Amino acid sequence: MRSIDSAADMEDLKKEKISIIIPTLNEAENLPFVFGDILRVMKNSDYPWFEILVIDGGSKDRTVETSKKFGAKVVRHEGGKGSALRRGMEEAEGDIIITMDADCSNVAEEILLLIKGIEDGHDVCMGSRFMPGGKSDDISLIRKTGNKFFVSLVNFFWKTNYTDLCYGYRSFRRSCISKLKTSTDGFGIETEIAILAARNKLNVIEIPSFEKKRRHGSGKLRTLRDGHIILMTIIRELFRK
Ligand SMILES: Nc1nc2c(ncn2[C@@H]2O[C@H](COP(=O)(O)OP(=O)(O)OP(=O)(O)O)[C@@H](O)[C@H]2O)c(=O)[nH]1
Ligand SMILES: [Mg+2]
Repeated sequence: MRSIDSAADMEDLKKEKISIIIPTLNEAENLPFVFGDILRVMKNSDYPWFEILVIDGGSKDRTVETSKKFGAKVVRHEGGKGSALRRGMEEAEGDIIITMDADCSNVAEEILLLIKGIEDGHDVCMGSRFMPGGKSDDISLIRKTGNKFFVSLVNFFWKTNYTDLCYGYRSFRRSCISKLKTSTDGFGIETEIAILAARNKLNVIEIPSFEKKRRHGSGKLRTLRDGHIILMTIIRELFRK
């Protein structure tokens, strides 16, 4: 427990607490860069209280050891990315939750924009690679086309104005998490969250985001298999009361 020694300490206590959730599966080579960037940004920020939660789906490399070395709290949780994010949100203690990937594709400086989106009064702030100012160096043409198709389906059925969907760099007001009761275990999670946010009339904003190329290793998402899961997620939500 930290002692309160000065007026500055009192001021710090009023600041929002930040939880950064990172799902991992064999990302040991990427993590030193990811943690290095996060720590640099957060230590120079106005948010003295922050935690990094790594939710590991059973890595066989040194993901867990590396995460601990950098001070992250590690939760071992067998299951896909969706299941990991759900667990992370249960474990998080911050007022604002950030979700990001472990493959160096997210720009750590954008954490501050995601925090601002929530501090400005939104419940959910979603990074978008396809709104003006956003960009991806990591997405293939087929995935871009699939994402665009899914975005238009969701916008049509839930009367939203999303410009991106299958992208996990986002922030949440923790007090709103109870309205996002997800059930998807895998890569359909971002889509399900976007739909639940619309259905529950949460106050959502998008901010432009730049997605860099994965630095080491290969992605776990399989375009056809996971595209099908995302489509099924949309159809299932359509028929849910
Ligand atoms: N806990 C957990 N994390 C996972 C699992 N699969 C992927 N992840 C993590 O989820 C994040 C996104 O996964 P990626 O494989 O990069 O998926 P993607 O970014 O959609 O695909 P690429 O563009 O190919 O990198 C990364 O941090 C992964 O390590 C899983 O089964 N369990
Ligand atoms: Mg990736």
